[in-house]
Amino acid sequence: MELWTSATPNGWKVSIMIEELIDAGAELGNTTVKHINLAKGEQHSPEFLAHNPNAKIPVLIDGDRSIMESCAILQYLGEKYPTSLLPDDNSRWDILPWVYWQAANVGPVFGNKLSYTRYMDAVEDKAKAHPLKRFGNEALRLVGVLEDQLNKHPWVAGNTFTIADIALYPWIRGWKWSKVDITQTPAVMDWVTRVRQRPGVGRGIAYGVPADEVDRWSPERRAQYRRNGAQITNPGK
Ligand SMILES: N[C@@H](CCC(=O)N[C@@H](CS)C(=O)NCC(=O)O)C(=O)O
Repeated sequence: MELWTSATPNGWKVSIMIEELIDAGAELGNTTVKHINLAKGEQHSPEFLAHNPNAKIPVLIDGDRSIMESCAILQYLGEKYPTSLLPDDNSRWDILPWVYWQAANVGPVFGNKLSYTRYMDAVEDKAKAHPLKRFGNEALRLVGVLEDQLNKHPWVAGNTFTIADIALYPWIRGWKWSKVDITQTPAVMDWVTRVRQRPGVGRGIAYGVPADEVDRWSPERRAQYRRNGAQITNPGK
């Protein structure tokens, strides 16, 4: 199999899945990783578009089949290599709705909140008030739904770590970057800590990231993001 990816939340879902499958004992065979440079527009190349007409990472290529959409890839890998990450009995239906919930809600809402928070010029403050409020409130509402779920059991879909946790973790862990305050939801905060402690997750979020920047960006990277137009007003935080 070949994974085309980048160091972003949607990319990390799949790299975490690969590492968690390895830890669950799945025999994945030869899996290669190709890093796509999004800043250079490599996702628009004819070669990339032949595998994903939507021009976004991640893409999984398995023989003749190319699969786009991170959550579809999680399901594909979960079905190809049955483990507790996606059981092959009816209990999968405790899990899959939360994976779809992530794809339809948390990903787009956190992504939009992040974009308006970090990438709209300060001069456009009035114009961004509405989207910031809309996506900020909705992001907090979604975090509240997750909090209720995690108050019922330790993992998103029950008593076992599954692809529902994998789908949700990369976006939620970036709460400081998207400025969605999860500190008022203790079960979510605790879950973020527990997910991060898993060795497979630690290896998965390190794909495409220098070892010393997995949990905190270097000053150089922050400066680079600032040059690329991100609003990072409080360096060091
Ligand atoms: N719903 C898609 C979203 C994929 C996505 O937005 N990927 C981003 C990186 S996280 C991307 O490739 N962006 C490049 C671009 O928009 O040109 C998924 O879950 O796979």
